[in-house]
Amino acid sequence: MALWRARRKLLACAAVVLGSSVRSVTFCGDPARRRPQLRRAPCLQAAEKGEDPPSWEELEALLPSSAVEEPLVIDSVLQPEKPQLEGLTFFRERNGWCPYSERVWLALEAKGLKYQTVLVDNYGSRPSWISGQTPQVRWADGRMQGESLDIIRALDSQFPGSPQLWPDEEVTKLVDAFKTIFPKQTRPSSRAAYLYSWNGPIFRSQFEETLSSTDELLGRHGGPFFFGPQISAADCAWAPFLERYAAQLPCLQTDLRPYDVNRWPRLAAWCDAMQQVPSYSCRVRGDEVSWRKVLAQAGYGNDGVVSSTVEDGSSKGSEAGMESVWAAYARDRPYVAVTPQVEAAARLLRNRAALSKDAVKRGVSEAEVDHGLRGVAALLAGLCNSAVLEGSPAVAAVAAYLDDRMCVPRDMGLLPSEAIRSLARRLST
Ligand SMILES: N[C@@H](CCC(=O)N[C@@H](CS)C(=O)NCC(=O)O)C(=O)O
Repeated sequence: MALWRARRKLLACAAVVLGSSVRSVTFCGDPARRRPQLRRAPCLQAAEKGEDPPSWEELEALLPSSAVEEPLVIDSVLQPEKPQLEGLTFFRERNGWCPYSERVWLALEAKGLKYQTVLVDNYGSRPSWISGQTPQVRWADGRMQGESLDIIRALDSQFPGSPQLWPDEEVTKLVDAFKTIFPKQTRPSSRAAYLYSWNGPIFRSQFEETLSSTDELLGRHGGPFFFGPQISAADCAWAPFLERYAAQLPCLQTDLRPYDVNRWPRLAAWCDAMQQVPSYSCRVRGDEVSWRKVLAQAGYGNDGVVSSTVEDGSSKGSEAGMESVWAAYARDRPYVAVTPQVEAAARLLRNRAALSKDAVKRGVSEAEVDHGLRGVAALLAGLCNSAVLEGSPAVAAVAAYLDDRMCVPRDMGLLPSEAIRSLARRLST
């Protein structure tokens, strides 16, 4: 374990998309009736005897959501040939870093639309059939459209039966206020958005002013969301930036926390309300650990030099009390497991081939990797004798690898990722 603890320094999120799945899906019938149930199997005998975690075949049988096809996600780096695209297609940045992509992703999810995704590399090479910035959408008639806010507005008119996110021109004022409230002349870099001027750090007072003005704006319609009791395009527009600020500001300024209920109570209430938006907290939202890692990447933000107030990066965890939010998220999505813990196990199962390869490249031994992955999946899903598996060095090594390597929301949603992070913490003590 000492080796793994030593490796748990800030590492860049690299390009392997642990969570991507390239499958197509056809929706028919009533999703609620099609939801596969997690089988309540007795603990598997071999594992009980401490011999081995369940096999992949056994895990597949025990985690039925993992066999349900997910909405199509095409990673244009791994699949560079031009696909035949049909229906609504969302082009987003593949690491999950682009805040403008996040705006549109949240809008698509909040509206409950069916769409497929193309992941785009903004930092390396792209196939010739992809050009321009992220995000973009391809409408069913083949037209391409860019600019996050224009896309969100157009989604309302293209899908009038879906929840309307831009119901009133007042929403435009709330969206536009972002430009005047967030610090001016700061770099809009996706990994360190609005944190640094072009010459270096900005003053603490500028951040405080921004947070106070945001708090005031949230009071205009009575909260908890920007336009009152319902989520709107304003929340989609602001969320990616407030989310990054919440994780990254405490790294740069001692004890500067945007969701400090005593200083900015409306911001804290907004954060709580957003946490109750299933598609946001279950899939779209990034986690603190990931935002802190990207802040430390060379060449971004403060030229890769992060101020000495950086915290240890340990996640505070937000799983508690989120059962009903997860249930609401999973209800209409048969490919999503019944709990975040089981979903994390199912993600490992779906992506085991890529994960095994990547884990070995990063120091997990060939002999341990398969056993470790199956063991982590079994522990997450609560399928096996935990005392046996929790004592296995291979399981601990794989849990530590996942904790270190995971980038959220690139690889999975916040809640499943927290299940993995808390397991890794437990096994490392
Ligand atoms: N105003 C645009 C900004 C989009 C943007 O800046 N996207 C960045 C990534 S976060 C990008 O595509 N950069 C790569 C490039 O410009 O080629 C929007 O709201 O959609």
